Amino acid sequence: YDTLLPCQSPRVSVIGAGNVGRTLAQRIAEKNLADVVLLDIVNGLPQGIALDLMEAQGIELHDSEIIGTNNYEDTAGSDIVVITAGLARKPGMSRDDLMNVNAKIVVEAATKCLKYSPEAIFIVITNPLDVMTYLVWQATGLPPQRVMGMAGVLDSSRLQTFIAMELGVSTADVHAMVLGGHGDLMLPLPRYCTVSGVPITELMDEITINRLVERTRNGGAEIVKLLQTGGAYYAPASSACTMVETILRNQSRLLPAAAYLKGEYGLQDVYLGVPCRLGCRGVESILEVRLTDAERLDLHTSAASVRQNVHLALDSLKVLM
Ligand code: TXD
Repeated sequence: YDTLLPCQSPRVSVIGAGNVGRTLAQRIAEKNLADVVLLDIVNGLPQGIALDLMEAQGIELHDSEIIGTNNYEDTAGSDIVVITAGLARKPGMSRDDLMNVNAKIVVEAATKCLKYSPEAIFIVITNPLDVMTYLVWQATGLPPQRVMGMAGVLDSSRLQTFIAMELGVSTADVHAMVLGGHGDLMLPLPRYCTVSGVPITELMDEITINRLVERTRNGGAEIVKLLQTGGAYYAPASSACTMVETILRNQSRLLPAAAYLKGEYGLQDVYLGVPCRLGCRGVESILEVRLTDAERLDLHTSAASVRQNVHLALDSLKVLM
Protein backbone atom coordinates (compact mmCIF):
# COMPACT_ATOMS: atom_id res chain seq x y z
CA TYR A 1 0.00 0.00 0.00
CA ASP A 2 2.96 2.37 0.04
CA THR A 3 4.04 4.97 -2.52
CA LEU A 4 0.50 5.63 -3.70
CA LEU A 5 0.18 9.08 -5.16
CA PRO A 6 -2.20 11.29 -3.17
CA CYS A 7 -5.57 11.70 -4.85
CA GLN A 8 -6.06 15.23 -6.06
CA SER A 9 -9.53 16.76 -5.80
CA PRO A 10 -10.31 19.76 -7.97
CA ARG A 11 -9.34 22.93 -6.15
CA VAL A 12 -10.96 26.35 -6.33
CA SER A 13 -9.41 29.39 -4.67
CA VAL A 14 -11.78 32.16 -3.66
CA ILE A 15 -10.01 35.45 -3.02
CA GLY A 16 -11.92 37.63 -0.58
CA ALA A 17 -13.78 35.99 2.31
CA GLY A 18 -16.50 38.62 2.51
CA ASN A 19 -20.18 38.05 1.82
CA VAL A 20 -19.85 36.79 -1.75
CA GLY A 21 -16.61 34.85 -1.19
CA ARG A 22 -17.74 32.93 1.87
CA THR A 23 -21.17 32.14 0.41
CA LEU A 24 -19.53 30.90 -2.77
CA ALA A 25 -17.17 28.72 -0.72
CA GLN A 26 -20.19 27.23 1.02
CA ARG A 27 -22.02 26.54 -2.24
CA ILE A 28 -18.97 24.91 -3.89
CA ALA A 29 -18.30 22.72 -0.87
CA GLU A 30 -21.89 21.69 -0.26
CA LYS A 31 -22.28 20.73 -3.92
CA ASN A 32 -19.13 18.63 -3.58
CA LEU A 33 -17.58 20.38 -6.55
CA ALA A 34 -14.06 20.95 -5.24
CA ASP A 35 -11.86 21.71 -2.27
CA VAL A 36 -11.90 25.43 -1.55
CA VAL A 37 -9.11 27.74 -0.45
CA LEU A 38 -10.62 30.92 0.98
CA LEU A 39 -8.13 33.80 1.17
CA ASP A 40 -8.54 37.25 2.69
CA ILE A 41 -6.29 40.08 3.75
CA VAL A 42 -7.85 40.17 7.24
CA ASN A 43 -6.06 37.87 9.68
CA GLY A 44 -8.27 35.17 11.16
CA LEU A 45 -11.31 35.95 9.00
CA PRO A 46 -10.90 33.26 6.30
CA GLN A 47 -9.61 30.78 8.89
CA GLY A 48 -12.70 31.36 11.04
CA ILE A 49 -15.13 31.09 8.14
CA ALA A 50 -13.40 27.95 6.84
CA LEU A 51 -13.48 26.28 10.23
CA ASP A 52 -17.14 27.16 10.72
CA LEU A 53 -17.98 25.72 7.30
CA MET A 54 -15.94 22.58 8.00
CA GLU A 55 -17.79 22.07 11.26
CA ALA A 56 -21.00 21.70 9.24
CA GLN A 57 -19.43 19.07 6.97
CA GLY A 58 -20.80 16.12 8.94
CA ILE A 59 -24.31 17.57 8.79
CA GLU A 60 -24.25 18.70 5.18
CA LEU A 61 -22.46 15.47 4.26
CA HIS A 62 -19.99 16.72 1.72
CA ASP A 63 -16.37 15.73 1.24
CA SER A 64 -14.88 19.06 0.26
CA GLU A 65 -12.12 20.52 2.36
CA ILE A 66 -12.27 24.26 3.04
CA ILE A 67 -9.01 25.96 3.97
CA GLY A 68 -8.85 29.54 5.23
CA THR A 69 -5.65 31.48 4.73
CA ASN A 70 -3.93 34.85 4.35
CA ASN A 71 -1.10 33.30 2.35
CA TYR A 72 -1.16 32.97 -1.45
CA GLU A 73 1.12 29.92 -1.32
CA ASP A 74 -1.86 27.95 -0.01
CA THR A 75 -3.75 28.60 -3.25
CA ALA A 76 -1.16 26.57 -5.22
CA GLY A 77 -2.48 24.16 -7.83
CA SER A 78 -5.93 25.72 -8.18
CA ASP A 79 -8.01 24.76 -11.21
CA ILE A 80 -10.09 27.91 -10.84
CA VAL A 81 -9.43 31.20 -9.07
CA VAL A 82 -12.44 33.38 -8.25
CA ILE A 83 -11.66 36.97 -7.30
CA THR A 84 -14.22 38.63 -5.03
CA ALA A 85 -11.79 40.79 -3.03
CA GLY A 86 -12.45 44.49 -2.89
CA LEU A 87 -14.89 47.07 -1.68
CA ALA A 88 -18.64 46.61 -2.11
CA ARG A 89 -21.17 49.38 -2.71
CA LYS A 90 -22.85 51.46 -0.02
CA PRO A 91 -26.21 53.18 -0.67
CA GLY A 92 -25.86 55.99 -3.22
CA MET A 93 -22.63 54.60 -4.71
CA SER A 94 -22.33 53.39 -8.29
CA ARG A 95 -20.22 50.37 -9.18
CA ASP A 96 -17.77 52.72 -10.89
CA ASP A 97 -17.13 54.55 -7.60
CA LEU A 98 -15.24 51.45 -6.44
CA MET A 99 -12.88 51.47 -9.39
CA ASN A 100 -9.49 52.77 -8.30
CA VAL A 101 -9.33 50.95 -4.97
CA ASN A 102 -10.54 47.69 -6.44
CA ALA A 103 -8.23 47.93 -9.47
CA LYS A 104 -5.18 47.69 -7.24
CA ILE A 105 -6.68 44.85 -5.20
CA VAL A 106 -7.66 42.64 -8.15
CA VAL A 107 -4.39 43.14 -10.03
CA GLU A 108 -2.40 42.16 -6.97
CA ALA A 109 -4.63 39.16 -6.23
CA ALA A 110 -4.52 37.91 -9.82
CA THR A 111 -0.74 38.24 -10.13
CA LYS A 112 -0.12 36.41 -6.88
CA CYS A 113 -2.57 33.63 -7.70
CA LEU A 114 -1.10 33.09 -11.15
CA LYS A 115 2.34 32.58 -9.62
CA TYR A 116 1.09 29.55 -7.67
CA SER A 117 -1.56 28.30 -10.13
CA PRO A 118 -0.23 28.88 -13.65
CA GLU A 119 -2.89 26.61 -15.17
CA ALA A 120 -5.90 28.19 -13.46
CA ILE A 121 -8.97 29.69 -15.08
CA PHE A 122 -9.87 33.07 -13.55
CA ILE A 123 -13.40 34.25 -12.79
CA VAL A 124 -13.66 37.87 -11.67
CA ILE A 125 -16.54 39.08 -9.52
CA THR A 126 -15.23 42.35 -8.06
CA ASN A 127 -16.91 45.53 -9.34
CA PRO A 128 -16.91 47.38 -11.63
CA LEU A 129 -17.00 43.96 -13.19
CA ASP A 130 -16.13 44.40 -16.85
CA VAL A 131 -13.28 46.78 -16.04
CA MET A 132 -11.81 44.53 -13.33
CA THR A 133 -11.97 41.51 -15.65
CA TYR A 134 -10.01 43.39 -18.31
CA LEU A 135 -7.37 44.35 -15.72
CA VAL A 136 -7.02 40.75 -14.55
CA TRP A 137 -6.62 39.58 -18.13
CA GLN A 138 -3.94 42.19 -18.74
CA ALA A 139 -2.11 41.62 -15.46
CA THR A 140 -1.98 37.84 -15.91
CA GLY A 141 -1.15 37.89 -19.62
CA LEU A 142 -3.30 34.76 -19.99
CA PRO A 143 -5.12 33.78 -23.17
CA PRO A 144 -8.48 35.55 -22.94
CA GLN A 145 -10.44 32.30 -22.86
CA ARG A 146 -9.01 31.68 -19.37
CA VAL A 147 -10.21 34.98 -17.89
CA MET A 148 -13.89 35.84 -17.59
CA GLY A 149 -16.22 37.90 -15.43
CA MET A 150 -19.40 36.90 -13.62
CA ALA A 151 -22.38 39.23 -14.02
CA GLY A 152 -24.58 38.02 -16.86
CA VAL A 153 -25.67 34.87 -15.02
CA LEU A 154 -26.75 37.05 -12.10
CA ASP A 155 -28.46 39.73 -14.18
CA SER A 156 -30.25 37.04 -16.22
CA SER A 157 -31.26 35.22 -13.06
CA ARG A 158 -32.76 38.42 -11.68
CA LEU A 159 -34.78 38.96 -14.84
CA GLN A 160 -35.78 35.28 -14.80
CA THR A 161 -37.08 35.70 -11.23
CA PHE A 162 -39.04 38.86 -12.06
CA ILE A 163 -40.64 37.22 -15.12
CA ALA A 164 -41.63 34.16 -13.06
CA MET A 165 -43.04 36.35 -10.29
CA GLU A 166 -45.03 38.44 -12.76
CA LEU A 167 -46.55 35.47 -14.59
CA GLY A 168 -46.92 33.22 -11.56
CA VAL A 169 -44.95 30.41 -13.22
CA SER A 170 -42.02 28.33 -12.04
CA THR A 171 -38.62 29.93 -12.51
CA ALA A 172 -37.52 26.53 -13.83
CA ASP A 173 -39.51 27.20 -17.01
CA VAL A 174 -38.16 30.72 -17.55
CA HIS A 175 -35.01 31.49 -19.52
CA ALA A 176 -33.75 35.05 -19.63
CA MET A 177 -30.85 36.70 -21.41
CA VAL A 178 -29.04 39.85 -20.32
CA LEU A 179 -25.97 41.03 -22.22
CA GLY A 180 -23.68 44.07 -22.04
CA GLY A 181 -21.79 45.63 -19.17
CA HIS A 182 -22.73 44.98 -15.55
CA GLY A 183 -24.15 48.38 -14.75
CA ASP A 184 -26.77 50.88 -15.75
CA LEU A 185 -26.01 50.13 -19.40
CA MET A 186 -26.67 46.40 -19.23
CA LEU A 187 -28.77 45.07 -22.09
CA PRO A 188 -31.68 42.79 -21.16
CA LEU A 189 -33.06 41.13 -24.30
CA PRO A 190 -36.80 40.42 -23.86
CA ARG A 191 -36.99 38.99 -27.39
CA TYR A 192 -34.74 36.15 -26.23
CA CYS A 193 -36.51 35.55 -22.91
CA THR A 194 -38.88 32.59 -22.95
CA VAL A 195 -41.28 30.63 -20.78
CA SER A 196 -41.08 26.98 -21.84
CA GLY A 197 -40.00 28.15 -25.28
CA VAL A 198 -42.66 30.87 -25.65
CA PRO A 199 -41.12 34.36 -26.02
CA ILE A 200 -42.26 36.66 -23.21
CA THR A 201 -43.20 39.23 -25.85
CA GLU A 202 -46.17 36.87 -26.53
CA LEU A 203 -47.11 36.75 -22.85
CA MET A 204 -46.77 40.31 -21.56
CA ASP A 205 -47.37 43.81 -22.85
CA GLU A 206 -44.54 46.22 -23.51
CA ILE A 207 -45.16 48.32 -20.40
CA THR A 208 -44.86 45.27 -18.14
CA ILE A 209 -41.73 44.06 -19.91
CA ASN A 210 -40.12 47.49 -19.59
CA ARG A 211 -40.92 47.54 -15.88
CA LEU A 212 -39.21 44.16 -15.36
CA VAL A 213 -36.24 45.24 -17.47
CA GLU A 214 -35.83 48.41 -15.38
CA ARG A 215 -36.05 46.40 -12.15
CA THR A 216 -33.32 44.10 -13.49
CA ARG A 217 -31.10 47.07 -14.34
CA ASN A 218 -31.55 48.35 -10.79
CA GLY A 219 -31.45 44.86 -9.25
CA GLY A 220 -28.16 45.44 -7.45
CA ALA A 221 -29.09 48.93 -6.22
CA GLU A 222 -32.48 47.68 -4.96
CA ILE A 223 -30.71 45.25 -2.63
CA VAL A 224 -28.01 47.74 -1.58
CA LYS A 225 -30.80 50.15 -0.60
CA LEU A 226 -32.55 47.51 1.50
CA LEU A 227 -29.44 46.12 3.18
CA GLN A 228 -27.78 49.53 3.72
CA THR A 229 -24.51 47.84 4.74
CA GLY A 230 -23.39 46.16 1.50
CA GLY A 231 -24.59 44.47 -1.65
CA ALA A 232 -26.29 41.27 -2.74
CA TYR A 233 -24.46 38.03 -2.17
CA TYR A 234 -26.69 34.95 -2.22
CA ALA A 235 -27.65 35.22 -5.89
CA PRO A 236 -24.16 36.41 -6.90
CA ALA A 237 -22.60 33.41 -5.15
CA SER A 238 -25.08 31.00 -6.77
CA SER A 239 -24.32 32.55 -10.16
CA ALA A 240 -20.57 32.20 -9.72
CA CYS A 241 -21.03 28.63 -8.50
CA THR A 242 -22.90 27.80 -11.72
CA MET A 243 -19.91 29.01 -13.73
CA VAL A 244 -17.47 27.04 -11.54
CA GLU A 245 -19.56 23.90 -11.95
CA THR A 246 -19.86 24.33 -15.71
CA ILE A 247 -16.09 24.62 -16.04
CA LEU A 248 -15.11 21.85 -13.61
CA ARG A 249 -17.62 19.42 -15.10
CA ASN A 250 -16.95 20.55 -18.67
CA GLN A 251 -20.68 20.98 -19.20
CA SER A 252 -20.52 23.28 -22.24
CA ARG A 253 -23.42 25.33 -20.93
CA LEU A 254 -24.30 28.51 -22.78
CA LEU A 255 -24.12 31.23 -20.13
CA PRO A 256 -23.74 34.98 -20.36
CA ALA A 257 -20.30 35.98 -19.07
CA ALA A 258 -17.96 38.93 -19.46
CA ALA A 259 -15.64 37.74 -22.21
CA TYR A 260 -12.88 39.33 -24.25
CA LEU A 261 -14.19 40.42 -27.65
CA LYS A 262 -12.04 40.23 -30.76
CA GLY A 263 -14.49 41.48 -33.34
CA GLU A 264 -17.64 39.72 -32.10
CA TYR A 265 -20.61 42.11 -32.16
CA GLY A 266 -18.33 44.54 -34.02
CA LEU A 267 -16.32 45.16 -30.84
CA GLN A 268 -12.58 44.81 -30.21
CA ASP A 269 -10.35 44.69 -27.15
CA VAL A 270 -13.02 44.98 -24.49
CA TYR A 271 -14.58 42.68 -21.88
CA LEU A 272 -18.38 42.65 -22.07
CA GLY A 273 -21.26 40.34 -21.19
CA VAL A 274 -22.04 38.01 -24.11
CA PRO A 275 -23.39 34.45 -24.39
CA CYS A 276 -20.45 32.07 -23.94
CA ARG A 277 -20.06 28.31 -24.16
CA LEU A 278 -18.20 27.47 -20.98
CA GLY A 279 -16.22 24.28 -20.54
CA CYS A 280 -13.00 22.92 -19.10
CA ARG A 281 -10.89 25.33 -21.14
CA GLY A 282 -12.86 28.36 -19.99
CA VAL A 283 -14.68 30.41 -22.62
CA GLU A 284 -14.77 27.89 -25.46
CA SER A 285 -16.71 30.06 -27.86
CA ILE A 286 -18.83 33.19 -28.03
CA LEU A 287 -22.28 33.07 -29.57
CA GLU A 288 -23.29 36.04 -31.68
CA VAL A 289 -27.04 36.45 -31.45
CA ARG A 290 -28.79 38.68 -33.93
CA LEU A 291 -29.43 42.16 -32.50
CA THR A 292 -31.66 44.94 -33.75
CA ASP A 293 -29.93 48.21 -34.67
CA ALA A 294 -31.09 49.76 -31.39
CA GLU A 295 -29.80 46.82 -29.32
CA ARG A 296 -26.49 46.87 -31.14
CA LEU A 297 -26.17 50.59 -30.45
CA ASP A 298 -26.88 49.99 -26.76
CA LEU A 299 -24.22 47.27 -26.65
CA HIS A 300 -21.69 49.59 -28.26
CA THR A 301 -22.58 52.39 -25.80
CA SER A 302 -22.06 49.93 -22.93
CA ALA A 303 -18.68 48.90 -24.43
CA ALA A 304 -17.60 52.53 -24.82
CA SER A 305 -18.31 53.20 -21.16
CA VAL A 306 -16.35 50.10 -20.07
CA ARG A 307 -13.44 51.10 -22.30
CA GLN A 308 -13.34 54.60 -20.90
CA ASN A 309 -13.27 53.23 -17.36
CA VAL A 310 -10.50 50.77 -18.25
CA HIS A 311 -8.36 53.75 -19.32
CA LEU A 312 -9.13 55.59 -16.07
CA ALA A 313 -8.33 52.47 -14.02
CA LEU A 314 -5.06 51.89 -15.88
CA ASP A 315 -4.09 55.53 -15.25
CA SER A 316 -4.84 55.13 -11.55
CA LEU A 317 -2.66 52.01 -11.42
CA LYS A 318 0.21 53.89 -13.08
CA VAL A 319 -0.04 56.62 -10.44
CA LEU A 320 0.12 53.99 -7.71
CA MET A 321 3.13 52.19 -9.18
O1 TXD B 1 -22.34 40.45 -10.29
C1 TXD B 1 -21.30 40.76 -9.75
N1 TXD B 1 -20.16 40.69 -10.41
C2 TXD B 1 -21.28 41.20 -8.34
C3 TXD B 1 -20.13 41.93 -7.86
C4 TXD B 1 -22.30 40.85 -7.42
C5 TXD B 1 -22.15 41.09 -6.09
C6 TXD B 1 -20.97 41.72 -5.52
N2 TXD B 1 -20.14 42.32 -6.51
C7 TXD B 1 -18.84 42.86 -6.06
O2 TXD B 1 -18.04 41.83 -5.48
C8 TXD B 1 -18.92 43.93 -5.00
O3 TXD B 1 -19.27 45.18 -5.53
C9 TXD B 1 -17.51 43.90 -4.46
O4 TXD B 1 -16.64 44.63 -5.31
C10 TXD B 1 -17.14 42.41 -4.52
C11 TXD B 1 -17.24 41.69 -3.18
O5 TXD B 1 -18.51 41.87 -2.64
P1 TXD B 1 -18.83 41.40 -1.13
O6 TXD B 1 -20.26 41.71 -0.89
O7 TXD B 1 -18.32 40.04 -0.90
O8 TXD B 1 -17.93 42.44 -0.30
P2 TXD B 1 -17.38 42.29 1.18
O9 TXD B 1 -18.33 41.49 2.02
O10 TXD B 1 -17.01 43.66 1.62
O11 TXD B 1 -16.07 41.40 1.03
C12 TXD B 1 -14.92 41.83 0.39
C13 TXD B 1 -13.76 41.10 1.03
C14 TXD B 1 -13.52 41.50 2.50
O12 TXD B 1 -13.52 40.36 3.35
C15 TXD B 1 -12.14 42.16 2.48
O13 TXD B 1 -11.38 41.96 3.65
C16 TXD B 1 -11.51 41.47 1.27
O14 TXD B 1 -12.55 41.42 0.31
N3 TXD B 1 -10.35 42.17 0.73
C17 TXD B 1 -9.23 41.55 0.33
N4 TXD B 1 -8.92 40.25 0.28
C18 TXD B 1 -7.69 39.93 -0.18
N5 TXD B 1 -6.80 40.85 -0.61
C19 TXD B 1 -7.09 42.16 -0.57
N6 TXD B 1 -6.20 43.05 -0.99
C20 TXD B 1 -8.35 42.56 -0.09
N7 TXD B 1 -8.96 43.75 0.07
C21 TXD B 1 -10.18 43.52 0.57
